[in-house]
Amino acid sequence: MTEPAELPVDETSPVWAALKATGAWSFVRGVPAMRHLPPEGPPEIAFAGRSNVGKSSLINALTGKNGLARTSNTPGRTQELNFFVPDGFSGALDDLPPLAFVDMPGYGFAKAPKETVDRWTELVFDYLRGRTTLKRVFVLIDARHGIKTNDAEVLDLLDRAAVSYQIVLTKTDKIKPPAIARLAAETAQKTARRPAAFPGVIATSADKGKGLDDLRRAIAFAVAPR
Ligand SMILES: Nc1nc2c(ncn2[C@@H]2O[C@H](COP(=O)(O)OP(=O)(O)OP(=O)(O)O)[C@@H](O)[C@H]2O)c(=O)[nH]1
Ligand SMILES: [Mg+2]
Repeated sequence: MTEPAELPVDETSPVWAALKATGAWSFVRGVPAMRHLPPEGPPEIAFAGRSNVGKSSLINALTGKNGLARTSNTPGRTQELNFFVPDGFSGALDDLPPLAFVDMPGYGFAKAPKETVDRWTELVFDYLRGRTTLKRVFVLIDARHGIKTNDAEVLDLLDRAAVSYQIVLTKTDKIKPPAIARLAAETAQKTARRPAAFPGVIATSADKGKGLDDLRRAIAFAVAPR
């Protein structure tokens, strides 16, 4: 595994302050279709992945606010693009938050009706392809399963659209440490030649609060002006 913790990050920046502001985040809006998207404003970080992989749980763990993003044992919980921002900014053009999180509907939810799946998939793909303020997509992969065919299809799409993404393993509390290290190395190797993949696989557990600072550093690095 490469070391995301080594990414240089300005710990005096507003982004870092927001990422460390436990509990001080709010829901802005849920977007059921592209025409409801908020105007482009703060740099956005999106969380994508198969249904039930733990996207909403990871956002709650990162922001330190349980229940900010709705989670559920039943796949297909998140049905819109949900936008979250740190508190303390009016949202006026001269007072935009330093970043926003976007929680996405999951893909690969076989039991949902086809039209529903098609609608979500279209929304997710349209957003991912077309948003200029989107700084990075974290593609979440269940540590028990690794990259599956539908994950690889999403990575293909991101590569084609040249949208920067990084892999995050979730639910690492469910497997043993040697298996985590093995999967992280294997996943890093599988994605190494993908053109839009940012190097480094981040191993997390929302349940145990593992890997959150590594992820915060990766986010701060992605958002930092260059
Ligand atoms: N053991 C363990 N369970 C987790 C972890 N993160 C999430 N879960 C569980 O996995 C299930 C799905 O979590 P969600 O966060 O709702 O997953 P999601 O990716 O947002 O799912 P959709 O919105 O349906 O796409 C819930 O039952 C969570 O409690 C984790 O780190 N460890
Ligand atoms: Mg969700």
